[in-house]
Amino acid sequence: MSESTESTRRGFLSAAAIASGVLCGSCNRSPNIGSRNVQQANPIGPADVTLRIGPVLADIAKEHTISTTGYNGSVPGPLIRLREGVPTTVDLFNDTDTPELVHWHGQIIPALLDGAAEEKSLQVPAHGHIRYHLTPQPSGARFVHTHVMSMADLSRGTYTGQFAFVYIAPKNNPGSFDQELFLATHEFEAFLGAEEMEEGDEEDRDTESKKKGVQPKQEKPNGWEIGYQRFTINGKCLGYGEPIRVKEGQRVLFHFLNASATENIQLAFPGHQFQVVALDGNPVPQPQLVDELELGTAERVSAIVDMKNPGVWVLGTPKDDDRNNGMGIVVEYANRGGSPRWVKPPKKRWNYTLFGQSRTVQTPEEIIPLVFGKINGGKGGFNRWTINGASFDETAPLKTLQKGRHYRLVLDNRTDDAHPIHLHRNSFELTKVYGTLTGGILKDVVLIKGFQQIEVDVTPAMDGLTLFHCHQQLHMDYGFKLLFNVV
Ligand SMILES: [Cu+2]
Repeated sequence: MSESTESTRRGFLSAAAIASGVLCGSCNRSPNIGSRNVQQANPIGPADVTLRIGPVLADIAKEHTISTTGYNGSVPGPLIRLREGVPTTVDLFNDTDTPELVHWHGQIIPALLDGAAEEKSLQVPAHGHIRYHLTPQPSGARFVHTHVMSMADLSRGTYTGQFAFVYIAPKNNPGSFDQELFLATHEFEAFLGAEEMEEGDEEDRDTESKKKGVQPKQEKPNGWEIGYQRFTINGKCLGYGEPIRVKEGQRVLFHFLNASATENIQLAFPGHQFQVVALDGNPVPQPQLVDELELGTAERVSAIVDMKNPGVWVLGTPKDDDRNNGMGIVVEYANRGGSPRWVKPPKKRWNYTLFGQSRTVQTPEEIIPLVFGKINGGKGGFNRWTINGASFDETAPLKTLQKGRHYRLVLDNRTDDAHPIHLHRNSFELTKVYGTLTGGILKDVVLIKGFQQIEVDVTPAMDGLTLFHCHQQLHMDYGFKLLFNVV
């Protein structure tokens, strides 16, 4: 197992969490939060989790070191293991010159701790520190990442190395496997380019566009898109890090995370199949074997692989250019040698409904249509993104949702791009995917292809401000977000 796939828990988590319900903030420069349940105090004793945000030099390939920002001096940051429902003390230190936001992606926690500026969450001041307590939930593969806006500055936000797996152990038996691996994909050395980066399968998209009709003709051409020089899994380009070492007959549980700022990816493991057991950390109703995974930005897939094809293999993206630039990792069976083999996977389309139940979900109490649009930015400009005709406006009146009420969000993508749509502080259930009814799949991000519709049901779990947005950093920064107020 490579250094970075190994869980780096030593000196990081204490055995027992402090069961204190009091939230305290402590910092060199105190955050301006004015909340009644926050008290200024000096931290007493070590926290259960400490994240230190700071500059990192990461060796991602042979004689290739990048300078970025990360957690605890590594990219990705260390695996954070928490226990469902067990209050946990968190220390956040910021060694950079700018305030940071640490977002606990996929957890149902108070807005104050969620780590989004729109939700008025606590910020970690530049060269400052905050401490608070959070109660992790629900169980499964989650993650932590920065939530700052990057805009045109590609050295900020999710373009950096500020991401780490969070695994919340369930209260009950987590299942049986011989080895558990956490693999996060991320691209580095981002640049602005004129060429439109295709999302998923170009052939598919062409047919879809023809079928569904093309985007309305716009006066301006498409604006900037993001490209990358280097592609990594757990911070290493293919062939540079230690291989994953397995033995014949082992059952290996992989947790994959797409920690990209902007890219949706596919992953395949030649000679093997993935048995998908959880999506975004939540067990699926119907685990299924597939040859290829697809993950929109911020999505997680947990899959078991039976190691029954001894050899040395490349697990990676089927896109040759991206794999050649690093998006892959070597899997080496014991007592096997030679060059790693790559074989193009059979072409089958990823489909969420494979893992769901074909059933009709109860009629919701309210249906909320959300139409996604794009206004081209033109050459040298940024595209703007709209929900129901408007880009995000912090002065606009908030849409109120009621806690415990059953809503259906009808996501209607009227653009030719795929969008990984994320709702904070909740899980939602997929109920209709591209015209097919489904049930039982709980997620916090759903990837919606160009000119398609997906319906998701949500019953808000906790009150407070709740952000809804596209997880593609460029889209989010340029208007693709909406703030709900749950009361
Ligand atoms: Cu988007």
